[in-house]
Amino acid sequence: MEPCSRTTQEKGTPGDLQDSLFDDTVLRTMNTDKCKFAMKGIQYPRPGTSLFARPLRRSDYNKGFLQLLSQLTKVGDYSKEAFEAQFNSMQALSGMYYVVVIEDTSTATLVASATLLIEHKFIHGAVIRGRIEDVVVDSEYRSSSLGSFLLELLTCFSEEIGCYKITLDCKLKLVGFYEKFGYNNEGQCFLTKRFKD
Ligand code: 16G
Repeated sequence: MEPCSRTTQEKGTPGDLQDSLFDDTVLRTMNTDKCKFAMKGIQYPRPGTSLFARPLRRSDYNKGFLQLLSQLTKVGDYSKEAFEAQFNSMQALSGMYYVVVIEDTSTATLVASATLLIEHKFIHGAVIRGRIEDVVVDSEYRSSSLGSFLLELLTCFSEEIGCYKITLDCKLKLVGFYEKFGYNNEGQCFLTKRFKD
């Protein structure tokens, strides 16, 4: 089997869809004419590797999802049940949370993740906007363009579904990276009031 191709099971059996945070048909069938990434749809565009992009699954607690996120920030130590409860809440908000991960199928471990969050607004004629959150690539896989791929995929998708804009906040040292994908500093400040560590 070609590493990046989908097996029958991965094509979306009912059980699969329940396990997935969202139905990735929306990503796989989107118009990618304006996107730079080479392959259409959600497959990671590097045939011959064991890397496979797909929506986050409820079962991903066992595939190192929290360990991956801990390379971005503090995650905390919490149970599989707590993870699943959070997953279920996000899944129930259909059309709001798009967490896309990249699994290295040779080790059954998640090696990259990014989230697109959709927010509904009463401004600009009642619109939606996107936010990119929690972009992280395992340290062993940096320089493989996995972050770029996820960012482009989700940015492109947000435009495709009608977002009037998409934003993100990041550390100052990463501004240059995000600017390469068309994100601009429009002069706003991102302010934080932190209630917990
Ligand atoms: C970065 C992330 C943000 C994440 C935050 C966590 C991107 C583009 N930005 O700003 O999504 O939630 O770090 O930092 O991935 P914190 O733990 O200090 O809140």
